[in-house]
Amino acid sequence: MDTTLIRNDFPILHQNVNGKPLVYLDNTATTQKPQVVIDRISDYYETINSNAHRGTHTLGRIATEKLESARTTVQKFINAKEQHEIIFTKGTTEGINLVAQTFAQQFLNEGDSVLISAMEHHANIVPWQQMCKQKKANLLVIPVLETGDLDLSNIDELFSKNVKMLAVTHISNVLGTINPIELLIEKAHAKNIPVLIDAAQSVAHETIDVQKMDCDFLVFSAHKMYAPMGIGVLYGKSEWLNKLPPYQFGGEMISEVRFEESTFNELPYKFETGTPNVDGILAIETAIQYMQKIGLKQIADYEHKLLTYATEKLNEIDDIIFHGTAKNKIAVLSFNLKDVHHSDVGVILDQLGIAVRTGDHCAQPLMRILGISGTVRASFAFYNTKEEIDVFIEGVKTAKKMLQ
Ligand code: C6P
Repeated sequence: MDTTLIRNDFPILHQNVNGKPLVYLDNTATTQKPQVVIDRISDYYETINSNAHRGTHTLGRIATEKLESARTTVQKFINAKEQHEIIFTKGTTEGINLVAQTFAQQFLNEGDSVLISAMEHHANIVPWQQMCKQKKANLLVIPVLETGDLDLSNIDELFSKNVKMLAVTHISNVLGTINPIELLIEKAHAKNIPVLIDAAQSVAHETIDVQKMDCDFLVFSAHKMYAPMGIGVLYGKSEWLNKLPPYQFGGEMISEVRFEESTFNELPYKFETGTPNVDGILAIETAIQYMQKIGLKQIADYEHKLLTYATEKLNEIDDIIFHGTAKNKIAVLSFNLKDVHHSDVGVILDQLGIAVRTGDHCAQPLMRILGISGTVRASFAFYNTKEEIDVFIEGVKTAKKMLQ
């Protein structure tokens, strides 16, 4: 991988922040956008902009064709069986809310359970928790070990508790752990339990094959895969999506409306309300093509090298406490400096031009289990370099000197 060439594709990386060259290590929160993605958006507004699936005029037809072609690109990217199994949403959070609300409405009853894990992002806890409350169902939690791996010692017992849905993250946004989702899906399916995978953190780092995985639902956000904010994808097996009621009403999801009664459109439109985010959808297509040009495997291997290097370097500093040391993990490093508040480290790093995230990372229950209020989190993408990691390590050393 030629990182110099790759970095030239990302205009935002070439600037000073607080008088220092920007070192962007907050890729788990959102990734930066390559010029081709930015160009795809401006090109859409300069040459096509029209409402898709509505007018008969030429530009409207082009917008519709391009949108549907992007849907096919996403379908192939995650190897979905059918094009109509790809639903465009606002992002991971909306995708999970859509499934939680419609699934609960149809299939969750008093005394049933929904199984999640202890390392979920709030977006994969609260929608299920609220539905469980409404339906007098139980929210069960797969525990997490100190290493950051899921504790599967009691998994069969958990599955036996009237579980109607397993909703679990592929990769933890705090610990970086890659969960054994194939095993969990197999176990759930043995009991006819459907599975939703939160792929927010995996889609840009691992090759996703929904047919091989055999998940029933999978959600992700475009902005974590080099595309814009406010757009994302829900994948669902047709048989499941057909069984769920509509989530919201209006727009392309309508088939026929009378004041007395309405009928609804088929998949995928049944779940797509209002004017679609056409520029965002086209930008996802370009981001996918951009990642594929570099190679998903090459990206994963390179990021793993960065993780190994950064872990070794950080480990050389006294009083570093790592959170998340699973063997199978992506390039996310969560840590604390003994007796130092994570935010203080973040502020000093920021003054040095280094962007990391600090806090609970929208995973408060996990923080409680770890007995901490938050972590410093550095997360890497394929445009990051060893030199940037050296700057980051020096930054942590400076913070340690100033704060301890
Ligand atoms: N995590 C982070 O800094 P949205 O906001 O809908 O695009 O994604 C929500 C979400 C759901 N699941 C996981 C595993 C996630 O990591 C996230 C987003 C970011 O860790 C922003 S809070």
